[in-house]
Amino acid sequence: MKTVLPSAASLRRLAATTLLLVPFGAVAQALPEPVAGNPIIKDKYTADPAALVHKGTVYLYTGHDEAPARQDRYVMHDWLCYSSQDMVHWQEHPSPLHVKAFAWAKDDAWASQVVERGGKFYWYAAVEHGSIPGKAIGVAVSDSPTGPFVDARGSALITNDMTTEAKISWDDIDPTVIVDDKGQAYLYWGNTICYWAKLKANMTELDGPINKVTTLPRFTEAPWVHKRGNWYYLSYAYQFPEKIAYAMSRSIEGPWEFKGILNEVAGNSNTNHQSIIDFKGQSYFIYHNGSIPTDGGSFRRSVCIDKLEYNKDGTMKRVVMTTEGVKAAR
Ligand code: FUB
Repeated sequence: MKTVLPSAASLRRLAATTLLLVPFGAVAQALPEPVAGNPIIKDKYTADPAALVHKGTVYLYTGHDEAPARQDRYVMHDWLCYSSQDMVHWQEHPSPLHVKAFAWAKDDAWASQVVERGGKFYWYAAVEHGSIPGKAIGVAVSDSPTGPFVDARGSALITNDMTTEAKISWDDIDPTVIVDDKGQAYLYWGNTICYWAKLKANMTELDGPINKVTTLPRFTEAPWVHKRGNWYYLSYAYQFPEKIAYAMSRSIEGPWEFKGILNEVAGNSNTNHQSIIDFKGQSYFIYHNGSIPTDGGSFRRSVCIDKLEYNKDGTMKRVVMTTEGVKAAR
């Protein structure tokens, strides 16, 4: 019997795929692999997800990690936007917002969230301020969830000198906004201290003092407020490297009761940054990890989605992070 030896080139091709190389000259055998739904976007590094459900579509807004390999600092200049009808197939839209849209900002397109009110879309985003030292929060507006967005104020909504208790310059980051059932909008944000304030109906001005939530152990950053049934949930990045923990309240203004850990440290990333939504009858936990080989990591992150489940008493079950991700929603 004649043995056909594979060429060097075909061996290299095999090694680069999922085929197992067994002793030279023997037969190579394909191994089954799980379908890798996570990370959901593989051609770019995406971070700090914030999802919005609008008219049967999920819009996913993310930060954009562009740090070169082995460079351990955030390089982030614009935000990205994707949409999906089933949480599995994602369409990329042209970037609807660049940090340059905020003329008063220097750089650093950090975490953000988009909310809809009265047919307009408001994008709250953390950036580095150009003249007031420290991070700041701006708000951009559009008539469409995919933009284009323009600066809604021409100045920052929150600057570091408005919150003087934290002795760091990056405590004014990670905005999350929710409009309650009575139409009152609330902005939560922070790093090391979790702040909140009411927003006016125009969504671009504070409507009262800046308050603090003081019942969140090991609060690091990334607050996300959502409502389900009669419960409000305040999830946040806990400790560092970050897990995600959460608290619950019957009122958006608290008091918030700590409920424990929701998600463990996400693979190969010291941040975790969650977004929580319901869509087509299923709840989703959206976060980032640093799992894309070989350069993925804390400064080259990737958005992932796993299912989220609630207990009968309204508490949330701990998230199981998976490679497979979620099934298509119908
Ligand atoms: O992406 C920059 C920062 O990393 C975000 O503002 C934090 O939430 C963390 O994910």
